[in-house]
Amino acid sequence: MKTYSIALIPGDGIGKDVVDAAWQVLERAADRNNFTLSATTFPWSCAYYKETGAMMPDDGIESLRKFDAILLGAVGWPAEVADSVSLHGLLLPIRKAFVQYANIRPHRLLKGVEGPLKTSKFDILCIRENTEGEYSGAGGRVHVGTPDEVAVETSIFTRTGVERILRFGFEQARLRRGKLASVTKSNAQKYSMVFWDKVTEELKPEYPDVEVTSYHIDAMAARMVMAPESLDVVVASNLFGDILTDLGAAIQGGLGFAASANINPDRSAPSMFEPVHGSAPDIAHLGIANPIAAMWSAAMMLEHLGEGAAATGIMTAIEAATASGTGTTPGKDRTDVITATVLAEL
Ligand code: GGG
Repeated sequence: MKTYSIALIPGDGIGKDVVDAAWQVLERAADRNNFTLSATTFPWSCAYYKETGAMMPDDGIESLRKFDAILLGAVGWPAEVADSVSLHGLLLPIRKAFVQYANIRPHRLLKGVEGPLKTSKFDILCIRENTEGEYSGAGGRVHVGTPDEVAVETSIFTRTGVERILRFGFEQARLRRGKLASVTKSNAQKYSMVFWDKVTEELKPEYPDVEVTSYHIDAMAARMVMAPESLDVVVASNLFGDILTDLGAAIQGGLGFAASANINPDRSAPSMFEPVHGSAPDIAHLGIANPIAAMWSAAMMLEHLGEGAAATGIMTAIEAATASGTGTTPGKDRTDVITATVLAEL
C-alpha cells in the first residue's frame, strides 16, 4: 500500500483547528482509497518565534525537503510578532526555496453557498505568481525616525519568473474554458508591468487556442464583481494575486471557503497546501473556524499526489455537507460539527 509522508505546519490561531480537521478528513479519504498518510508535525509559528527568535530553525527548509507534501494552517499573531516578520520568516521562504511558483486558488460557489453576488455563475481559477514580484523582500529604510525617513520596496520581475507563471496560466486555461485574463497595472508601473504585458504578447502565438485578454488590476476587481461569468483563468503577480484572491474568497462566500495550492510544477521539491485565510486571532480558541478551506486545500494536495479519486471524494463530501446547510453560515456551526458532517459523508 502506498504511503505519503506529509509535513504538517498548523502555525498560529485557527491554523491548528483547521489542520486538525483537514487531517481527519485526509485519513478517512486515505482509508477509503487504499493508501496511507504519515504525518510529522512542525511547531513553527509565532509562539515558536517568541521562544527561539526565529519562525523556523536554520535547517527548517532542509527538514521539509524529504516530504511528499506540506499542509499548512495559518501564520500570524500580530499582537506578539509583526506580520511582516512571520510572513517573511516562514511562508515566503518555503514558497521560494521549493520553487512553488504557482499559487493556485480556485474560486467557485460550493453547493448550498450563495455568496454576496447572488449568482451561480462564479467559477474562476486565480493563478498567483508566488516567488518574486512585490514580495521579493528587496528594499530598505534610511534616516529611520527622522523627518527625512525614506522606505523603498523593490518589486523584482525576472523573465524566467514571468514567463513560467504565464505559461502555467495558459496551460490551466487549456484545461478549462480556454480563456486567460492577465492582470497588471502597466499604465502606472512602467517597467515591471509593461514587461509582464510584453511577455504575455510574446507567448500568445504559442497558445492560439487560448483567448487572452490583458486587464488592469482595478478593472479586473470591478469585473470580478460585475461580470464574473466572463472570466475563466486569471493570472497575476504576487501582490495583485493576493488581493484579487481575497476578493474571490469574498464572492465565493468568505475566506472559510478559499483553498490554495503552492505548486512546484517541476516536482523538484514538495508543494505546499494551505487555506487562503490567516490565523484569525479574533476567533482563535472559540472552536468556530470553518475548516472547509483547509479540507479543500487537502483535496488539492491529494490531487497533486495522484490520488484523484480520494480528492474527488473529499470535494463530494464537502459539497454534501454544504448542500445541507452545514458550514454555510459563518459562526453558526462549530468546527467539530462541520468536520463530523464531512466525515460522515466520506
Ligand atoms: N493560510 C496561510 C496564511 O496564514 N495566510 C495569511 C497571509 O497573510 N498570507 C499571505 C500570503 O499568502 O502571501
